[in-house]
Amino acid sequence: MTKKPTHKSKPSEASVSAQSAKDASIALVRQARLTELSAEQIVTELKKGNKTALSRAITLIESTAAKHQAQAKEILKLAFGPSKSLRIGITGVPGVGKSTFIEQLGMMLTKKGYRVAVLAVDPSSSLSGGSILGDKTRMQELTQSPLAFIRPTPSRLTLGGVARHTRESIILCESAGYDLILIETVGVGQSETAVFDLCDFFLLLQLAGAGDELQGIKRGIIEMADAIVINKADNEAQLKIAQSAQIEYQRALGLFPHKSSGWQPKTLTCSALHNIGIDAVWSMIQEYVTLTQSNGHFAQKRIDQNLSWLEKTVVESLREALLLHPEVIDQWDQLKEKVSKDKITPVDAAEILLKTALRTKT
Ligand SMILES: Nc1nc2c(ncn2[C@@H]2O[C@H](COP(=O)(O)OP(=O)(O)O)[C@@H](O)[C@H]2O)c(=O)[nH]1
Ligand SMILES: [Mg+2]
Repeated sequence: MTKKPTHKSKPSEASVSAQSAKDASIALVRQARLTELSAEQIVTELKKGNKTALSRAITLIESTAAKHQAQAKEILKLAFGPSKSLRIGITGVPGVGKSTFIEQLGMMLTKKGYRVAVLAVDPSSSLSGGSILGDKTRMQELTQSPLAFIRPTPSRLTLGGVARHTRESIILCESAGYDLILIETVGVGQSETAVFDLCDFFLLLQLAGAGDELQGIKRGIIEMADAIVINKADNEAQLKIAQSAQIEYQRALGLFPHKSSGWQPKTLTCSALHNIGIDAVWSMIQEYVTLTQSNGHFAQKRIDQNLSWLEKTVVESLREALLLHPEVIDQWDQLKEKVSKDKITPVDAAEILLKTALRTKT
């Protein structure tokens, strides 16, 4: 990957790597100390802007160990509060340039003095094994900014799980004082609908010259997008191709019914690699925020998202409680047998299981 030249005052590579080794060992010591801390202490630390405490809190949120889950719940409760942040979801197929785009946008925003958190749900970690490191490496410059926090999260098998943890991680980042939360997810499969439910602004990155089907992008995602940005418009020739794709997308977007936000989704072109057009994307996002904050949509969407979080959590918890209920587990096998032999209808069997589950309070 070619890199643009950066600031003249940049320290030498050797001193940077010595410094990052030192930072890493300090972080490890801090992390070890943090394992001893209570939920209150972790939240106090993260509210002071301690990135290691924030990392630790997210690790607890993502942990499946019962002990960690109890502490995570406590942390979330303490961290929860009014949010002044802006949550931006960035989606698109692997290789479209999401991480590169986020690094450029993140650098631009930290230079303006914003505190930026990046939550990257890594889709290919199970395929390539090394892509988490890849993402980290690509955001190398941003990682070094004291105003930025970058957290790659390997995606779990269950998409609901990803969404739940990402939502909780957002709350933690906000509690730690981050103004902007950038959420990177891949735009294939169902995960992007979950991400749509988490963010204020949903941006789809696309490539010119490759049809949606080729890019694995479904119509539904295009319909959800608040903006479609065509990346890799590096030079004049590529810009021309990107602009004709832009016209196509603008036309396609115009065919969808108007959004309740009152926002007409926009299309833009950019080159994340060469940092062209990123500022225009930011201006557009600000335009969206101004519009939706004045017409009440911004606040209403947050309320709706929290209500849907409640609903999803209830359904998920019920399902979990049902599957873990010892009596239900016993009965389930017997009932399966009866259903297989047509001795009972599936509806009646389900009713018996539910009655058993709800009889005893857990
Ligand atoms: N030519 C060109 N390459 C880009 C651009 N943006 C990203 N890339 C390259 O595309 C590849 C994938 O980028 P990455 O940000 O990791 O994509 P992601 O998988 O969507 O996160 C990398 O080699 C980037 O350097 C761009 O604007 N122009
Ligand atoms: Mg990436």
